[in-house]
Amino acid sequence: MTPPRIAVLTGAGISAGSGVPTFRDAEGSLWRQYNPQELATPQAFRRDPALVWEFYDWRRQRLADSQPNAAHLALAEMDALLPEFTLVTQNIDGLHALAGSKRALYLHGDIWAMRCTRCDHKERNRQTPLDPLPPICPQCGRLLRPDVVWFGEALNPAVLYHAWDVFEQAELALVVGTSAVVYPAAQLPLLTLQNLGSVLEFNTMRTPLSEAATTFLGPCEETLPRWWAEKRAEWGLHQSGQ
Ligand code: BV8
Ligand code: ZN
Repeated sequence: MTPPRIAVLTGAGISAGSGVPTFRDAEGSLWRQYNPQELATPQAFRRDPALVWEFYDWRRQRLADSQPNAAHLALAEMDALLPEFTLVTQNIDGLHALAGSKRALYLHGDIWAMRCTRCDHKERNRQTPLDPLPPICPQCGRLLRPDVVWFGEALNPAVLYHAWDVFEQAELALVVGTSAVVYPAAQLPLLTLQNLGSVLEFNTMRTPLSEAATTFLGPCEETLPRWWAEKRAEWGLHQSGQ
């Protein structure tokens, strides 16, 4: 049986099993009683760049020895074995790339990347802790900023249009570990439904998407690998060399 065209949307919940706090379960307590939505904004950065950089540096330090979990690895295997497959993530933690996912779209950027607030300098580094903090552009001496999409900022249009296309074409959308409330990411699975595709949700709780999806309730690091093992057998797919 030929596998369907599959699109995947992941959120912070897929990294919970790797010890990375999600936005939800850390509401107001992720860092010094700040709500990430207060700090992940251009206004907060203009008002107090040092505070925003302390927040990102703290998250980078927490992420430094986080490893991909069984859910990340299952998606990397799907990427390797399925003919038509695209992963779209809201996460900036870099764990999908570490797990080996190749066909992946990063809607909200990358916590390990930074760009200059003035010139075209961009860089990726895994230095933790950052020193100096805030980091300074080596080209022009101005402040660097995290190369991520903040609340109130537009997503990269090319990435967004590609993600829309992937979910419009998908016959099956997997939605993993997201509260499905942040837009425009949350709209993606609705495009699959509009084109009569189906949506499977892997979450520990129900979300606004649940009534239109089939939900596998439980930790995705358990439910997603289990689902994938069954499908891989049903579709007669095997890791190369097996
Ligand atoms: C835009 C990068 C327009 C940064 C992120 C009012 C004012 C201002 C803006 C808005 C507004 N109303 C709406 C908006 C738009 C706003 C938005 O949607 N706000 C929400 C809060 C209502 N969106 C934006 O601002 C976007 N931009 O609209 O621009 C525009 C257009 C043109 C020109 C100019 C502007 C930009 C949004 C991107 C923001 N950046 N991240 C950083 O990380 O520091 S968003 C960030 O939060 C994440 O990337 C993610 O997207 C979101 C958190 O959501 P989740 O990933 O779902 O995580 P969450 O913690 O919420 O949920 C975890 C889930 O996992 C839960 O369901 C839980 O049950 C589950 N779970 C937990 N453990 C497990 C599990 N599931 C399975 N297994 C487990 N083990
Ligand atoms: Zn510069």
